[in-house]
Amino acid sequence: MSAATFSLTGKRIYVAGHKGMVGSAIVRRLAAEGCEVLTTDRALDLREQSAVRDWFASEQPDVVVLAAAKVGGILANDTYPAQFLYDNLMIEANVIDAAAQNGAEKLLFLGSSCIYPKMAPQPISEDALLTGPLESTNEWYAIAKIAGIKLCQAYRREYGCDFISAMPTNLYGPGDNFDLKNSHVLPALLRKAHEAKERGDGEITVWGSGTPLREFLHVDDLADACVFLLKNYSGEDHVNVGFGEDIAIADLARTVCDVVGFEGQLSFDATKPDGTPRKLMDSSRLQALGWSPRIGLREGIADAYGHFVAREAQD
Ligand code: GFB
Repeated sequence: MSAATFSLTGKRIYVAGHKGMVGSAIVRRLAAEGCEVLTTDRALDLREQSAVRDWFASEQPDVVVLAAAKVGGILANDTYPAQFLYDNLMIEANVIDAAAQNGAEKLLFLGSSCIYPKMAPQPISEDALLTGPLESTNEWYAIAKIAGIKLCQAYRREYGCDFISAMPTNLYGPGDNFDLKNSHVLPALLRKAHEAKERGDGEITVWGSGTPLREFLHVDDLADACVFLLKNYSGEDHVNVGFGEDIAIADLARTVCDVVGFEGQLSFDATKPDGTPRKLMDSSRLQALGWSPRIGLREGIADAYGHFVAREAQD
């Protein structure tokens, strides 16, 4: 691991996936950095190698943030294995190779905490990668994200590219996907509690047993960590980006109900998967570099709920 200082001022920075929750948070955060943010329109399919090559040859970004991905919650991962594996592999391979071919000075690749073995010792350090079997519900996505880390390492070794990788824990915040089937747990629970309150229902359904533990990071904290890493980190090892505490899903559901003001009961649907029992990250490597999160869970949930309500009002 090595620290370095890299200036973003005046740089042309391509944020791949700028319409998504993560990419849009990074674009917002980069506004404070005195750089020019480049984005592509929806017509550019990042799975298409020739289209990606043409775009990079014409735009020549100095820096690339690879936040584009096919993402979803536990059920989406389990239902669309081909899309989660193929789409993510193609996006990563095309963008990382085009960045290298066009002389990008720096690239940040974003992965996920699901890259680690299902039974990794907790909290999970970066060294746990590839030490055991993956959680079956998301192994397709995990394999693609592990390939992304390895691409960055390989291009650094073979071509000397300053390509780095960050592994965020479970994320939430403005711009999240609130689809009840394909979303992650936090937006799903926010929507369920909100709609139950509106309808006057007496309960909401929580998938699984409610006992799995998850760590949640607000996406604005992640965006800040990404900018921090671009400026201060250069190395082959990927870096965990976590919040530092986890919470049982049942307790998360109670907190969400409290924030939303829904006073009904929770019921648990045992036909839905629990997934990995726990995935608390060890983020001491990032802390040692000098970064920590600022947004507490309850405050972050209230912020996410405010954005959800505002978006509902627009529709
Ligand atoms: O957020 P989530 O879908 O993904 O689910 P993972 C976390 C936990 O919340 C699981 C439970 O134990 C779910 O069963 N849960 C309870 C719910 N109610 C709900 C609900 O209404 N919707 C959802 N979605 N879950 C994902 C991976 O794993 O984490 C991805 O599949 C990615 O690949 C992402 O890594 C960060 O935390 O289990």
